[in-house]
Amino acid sequence: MIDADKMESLISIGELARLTGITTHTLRMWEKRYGTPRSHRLPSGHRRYPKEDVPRLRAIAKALESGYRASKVVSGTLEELHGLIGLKPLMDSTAKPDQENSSNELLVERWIRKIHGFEDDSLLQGFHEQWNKSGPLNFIVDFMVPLIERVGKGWELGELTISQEHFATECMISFLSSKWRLLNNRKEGWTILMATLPAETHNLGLLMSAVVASLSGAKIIYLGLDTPMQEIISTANKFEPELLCFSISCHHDMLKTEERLLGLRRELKKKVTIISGGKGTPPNLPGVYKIENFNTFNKWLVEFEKNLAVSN
Ligand code: B12
Repeated sequence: MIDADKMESLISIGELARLTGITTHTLRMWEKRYGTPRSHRLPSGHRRYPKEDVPRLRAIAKALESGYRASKVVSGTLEELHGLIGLKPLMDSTAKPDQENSSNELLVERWIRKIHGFEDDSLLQGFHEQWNKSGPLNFIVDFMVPLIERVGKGWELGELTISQEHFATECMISFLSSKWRLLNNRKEGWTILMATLPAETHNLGLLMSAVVASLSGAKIIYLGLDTPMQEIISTANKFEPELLCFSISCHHDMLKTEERLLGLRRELKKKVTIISGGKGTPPNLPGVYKIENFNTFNKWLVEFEKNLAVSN
């Protein structure tokens, strides 16, 4: 007999299928074959499942997508499954299985455990140590990008709560802000204006770009999140930066973004170069360079500075 409280937290097989993307047929078959997910039967004979099964079944679905066989993963605990999809997230054939890669992944997993426990002191300490070992560019490419991707995945799978995701993001924001400001503590230099478009709520891409840009000789003017178009234009007209740099996350309407970037291109003087990165940056826009990643950005800046020196 199931008591009333427990009954409240039970869901139907259809609901479970909708929440996990696993068909009702497969759920029934797994229960028969592997004994899990285990259902409770109503007096009518209908199956009911605990809601708590959802994160584990989502993780199973992810593991199957990544190429694992059902027999290997269906009985796994949530922790074991996260180990599989977290440590070998995509089973990417292009990923180098060398020691360095796996030790980077292990460190990211160690940081994830600190995020679980809201341990900001030791998380930030870990960032500092790795920054000193890797240097700014490799720290961004090998650790910050994988960490935020791992946090995003953990949140998607229900392993990390929204609070844990916010906590992780805030630790990264404060670390990266302090680092680029230290590196960019200069009065002279050519100017980069860095901003995001209106309604942008993701600023880690721009902060990582600021760290990389600080390795050049530029002086950064950082406008950050959600900058109104008119403010970007008036600041650019006032300070005449050589470069205007954006980071655009993937949750924006591409057409709207195109319209805004082309509008800026029309409004600003030709000598202001416009670049943008982030998954929401439209490709092939006339007068706007899309830069895919931070290694390319670093090399691009070296060339850009050479050309500036020639033209001055
Ligand atoms: C952290 C995060 C948040 C934080 C942001 C905190 C902050 N201050 O930044 C908070 C919690 C606020 C948030 C909110 C939301 N988020 Co969010 N968020 C994320 C998360 C986990 C990380 C994003 C991030 O910072 N990535 C880091 C950047 C660096 O990565 P990137 O954009 O992929 O860019 C790559 C390159 O292009 C390059 N790059 C980026 N910028 C630049 C710039 C230059 C110059 C260069 C050279 C390169 C470069 O760097 C990256 C390295 O490969 C992602 C999941 C994920 N895995 O990305 C979701 C994600 C982006 N969010 C998402 C969503 C839907 C939202 C919300 C709408 C959720 C909601 N329902 O409320 C809200 C936005 C609300 C709003 N009104 O705008 C979705 C977008 C999906 C989509 N296609 O629409 C994602 C993908 C999560 C998901 N899987 O659903 N989010």
